[in-house]
Amino acid sequence: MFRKVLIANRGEIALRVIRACRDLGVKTVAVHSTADDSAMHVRLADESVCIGKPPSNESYMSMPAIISAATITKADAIHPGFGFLSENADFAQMVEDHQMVFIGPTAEHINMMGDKIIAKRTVKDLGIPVVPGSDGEIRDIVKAKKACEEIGYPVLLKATAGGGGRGMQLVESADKLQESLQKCQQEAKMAFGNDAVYIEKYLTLPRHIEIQVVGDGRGKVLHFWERDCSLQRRHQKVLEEAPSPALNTEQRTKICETVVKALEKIKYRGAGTVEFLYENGEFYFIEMNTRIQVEHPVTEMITGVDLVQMQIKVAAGEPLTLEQKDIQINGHAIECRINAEDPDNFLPSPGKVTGYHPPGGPGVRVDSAIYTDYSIPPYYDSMIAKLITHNSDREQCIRRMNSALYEYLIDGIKCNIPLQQRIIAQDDFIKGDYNIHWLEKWMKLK
Ligand code: MV4
Repeated sequence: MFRKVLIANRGEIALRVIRACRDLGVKTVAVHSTADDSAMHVRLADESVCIGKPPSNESYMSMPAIISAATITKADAIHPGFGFLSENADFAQMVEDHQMVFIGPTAEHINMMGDKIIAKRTVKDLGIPVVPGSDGEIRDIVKAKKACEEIGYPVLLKATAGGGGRGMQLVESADKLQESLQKCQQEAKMAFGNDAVYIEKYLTLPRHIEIQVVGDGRGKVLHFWERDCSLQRRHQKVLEEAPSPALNTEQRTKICETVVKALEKIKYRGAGTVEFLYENGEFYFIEMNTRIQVEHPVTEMITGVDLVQMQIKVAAGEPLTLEQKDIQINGHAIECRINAEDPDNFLPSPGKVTGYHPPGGPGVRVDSAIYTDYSIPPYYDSMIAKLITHNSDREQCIRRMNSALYEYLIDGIKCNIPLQQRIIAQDDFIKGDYNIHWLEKWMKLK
């Protein structure tokens, strides 16, 4: 096992990694910007290094600053958390080139999944069902026209370097195709420096269901069942749950086993999430994320497994000893993301937390790095906490979330607790009857 791990992140995920390290008897190093002098991750780590100015490009995204901090503190591994450098293959390679371990997949696998055309072709060849569409890049309008006629409108143009909702164009009919293709290529070139675009059949009312996996890099991969992440606004997830209310045991077992078989063939190492759209009983791969995700706690709650510890163990070269049959779904878990934002316009609402009382009791988990008198800096993501409840079934889990949201007191800033309270009280939510468009549609009605 490692002696010392540097955490290249901030906020609640930095705390989550510090806790996993402490449980493993591993020392921790925090890095921070000058805006985060009094951040909780700095106080809770064994050591800390200031790595630069508040804008993340000059601190949390600065590869030389982070590598230097790890070198001078003699860390033997770096955990990237999520966001920032977590899916940067060059960073993963740089860490390895400096004789340290990147806690994540190989640079090769990060690169493979970061290019959505290569990712799709790879997983398709490995037996995972994908969205019908063009076989690879489409450069010119003649080929695009032909592909779209075969696929059938509406289609979605996607940038190969995009992902997470960036670089997409919906095309309803052939007469809009040329304009949309040019726009998609141009925007992709601007945003990612890569204008390669591919085409998919547009699925109209799918759910977003993702499978959690961990591989040991030696050919063993375990799955931890699925999460339903359909409730999102502008590609930002708002509430996630596990298991999905839309699946039965047979359906979830089949897709999870397909994913495991595929990733075992490439000897995947680390935590990963395979994202699907799910419509009319069928799964369609869209992307794979090669990091631990924000919503991993719902999976931890229903399986009883510490995914961050497991990530660290496989990075340290330990084989997976847990058996698939011992990973069972126990009850239900829901996560509400708590954001410091204005409920009227969803703009970030940074500022001082003048009063703070987190909820508690059985089956209630709060992952957060905020405290009374903490000032939320304006430079980073507005997510300030994750509230997770767990209970024996979905109905009881929703009840527990309702109590926990009621107990949660955050003074001094605006946040989305009232929005979460209204979501979980909706009939459609209670019935589990929602898809990726439900939340935005419902918010427009209000
Ligand atoms: C799609 C789609 C419909 N059809 N692909 C958005 C984020 C990126 N991960 C993929 N996305 C979508 N891809 C096809 N072929 C609809 C979306 C989509 C979406 C997906 C998941 C969660 C929320 C979403 C909101 C709007 C669009």
